Amino acid sequence: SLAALGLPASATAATAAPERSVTDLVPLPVQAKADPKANFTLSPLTVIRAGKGTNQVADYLRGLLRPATGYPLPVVPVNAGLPAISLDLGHADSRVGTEGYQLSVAKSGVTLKANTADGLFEGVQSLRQLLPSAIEAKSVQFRKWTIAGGTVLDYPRFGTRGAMLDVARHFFNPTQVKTYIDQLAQYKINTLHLHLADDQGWRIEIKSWPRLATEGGKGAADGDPGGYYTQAQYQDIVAYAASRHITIVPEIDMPGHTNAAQSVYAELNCDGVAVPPRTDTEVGYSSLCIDSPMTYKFVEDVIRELAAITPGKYLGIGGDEAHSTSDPDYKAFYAKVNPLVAKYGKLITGWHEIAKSDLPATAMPEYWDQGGANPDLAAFAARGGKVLMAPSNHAYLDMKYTEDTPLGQDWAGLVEVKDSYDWDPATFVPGVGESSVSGVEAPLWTETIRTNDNIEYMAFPRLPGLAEIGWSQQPGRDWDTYRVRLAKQSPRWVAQGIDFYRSPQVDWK
Ligand code: TNX
Repeated sequence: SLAALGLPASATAATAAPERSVTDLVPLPVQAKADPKANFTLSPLTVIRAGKGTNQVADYLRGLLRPATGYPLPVVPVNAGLPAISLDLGHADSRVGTEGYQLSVAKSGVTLKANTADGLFEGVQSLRQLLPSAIEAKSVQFRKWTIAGGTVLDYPRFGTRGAMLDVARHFFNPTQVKTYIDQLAQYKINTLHLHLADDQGWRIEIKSWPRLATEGGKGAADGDPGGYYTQAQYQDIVAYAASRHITIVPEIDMPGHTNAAQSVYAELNCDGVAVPPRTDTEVGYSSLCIDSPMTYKFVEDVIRELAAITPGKYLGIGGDEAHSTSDPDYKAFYAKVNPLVAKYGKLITGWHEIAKSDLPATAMPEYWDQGGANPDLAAFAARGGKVLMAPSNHAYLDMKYTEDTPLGQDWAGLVEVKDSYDWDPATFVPGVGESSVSGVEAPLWTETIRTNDNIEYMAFPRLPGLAEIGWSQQPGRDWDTYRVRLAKQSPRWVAQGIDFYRSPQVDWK
């Protein structure tokens, strides 16, 4: 009997309520129709049928399903008459666009269709949530593997669903970054912005200015050990992210947040004297020397080297909290720097203050303020520009949940799970409506964050909600139904070893 195989009794009961349904997905899909009579059960005979152009996603799916099932799940090119999960590229409904998918789960098999590999990958993340949470276990679990039946048609509201990790205040090595990348991918995040340089440390090898990394990367906030990525290690992170259909956006902060660089190259200071390295978490005290030609040689060298190892479209040129740079100097600085990004074939992204400069409409300023009028961004939007939304009072993952949260800051307020979910990026800044929003980002500044456990505690459970804000259509979203879907995610995090905050606002499973 099944019980003799160690299967729970409920797995044998035909009438048992399904543990999961296509209507439970996070992010919420555009259309989902559950059919509890159409469940598909994986078996040792199941194959992954990979249509033309789907092999990378097929191999990834196999890697997701094999550890816990222990089944062979071979990737095969043709219909061999065996029960299959079929991946099909190029024949999906045109409504799914470039990142959407159609999923159909029936008793006889599963079909996932998309028009791009990105769309297939996002569909795999949905498929994954239709399996029991135990699918996330790293070792074989003896149980029944039922995929919840029904159909889904889905596509994103915005093109950019991002996260940001500050590797400057505290350094996270490539393995730690890859762990976060895997956690992000499951909620259809497609962009990871790496904040690669700040006052406390410089984290990327620049061959024409070698001491930036080797000396300027030694320290970190609070005197903790630093580190940096060689260009090869950075490219390896970029490739790993690409295998999870995530684009890396590198950022070098300037003209402020530059103490690490100015502490190791005296010529970057107006008086020609290197400043002492800093490990405190003050902001706004440093500035590059705006009138010095050496400043622009430095910036151009950095942009050139970074552009050469970055396949993504965007390059981040900072721009925030330049409190020690006068307004005219700030504008003069970006008048020289903005064209350098284009010179090396990239588009500009930066914190929203850069909208004070003369920005091309292809640039993507990132909004971090807490709402209210912003005439520079409204004017940029009126010229056809798109803004990335990361309001600190909703989207910042480093804000404390409550006064008692042991990590994080509270300058933008306390941000409980409901606060982080309950806002609309298209009505947040006057003049920056739906068509002027490129997407949503969830930044994690790391003054108080040192480990993956720390990252997880701040990102979960807020990150899935921010991912849903970026992916799901506004009319379908509301806190009362979201909190029920969110609760059902927690056993997955337990199986994945994610250390999350058990907010009292959610009835966790
Ligand atoms: C503000 S908001 C910063 C960062 C800090 C962060 C801490 C913004 C663009 N800059 O320099 O790390 O606050 O929450």
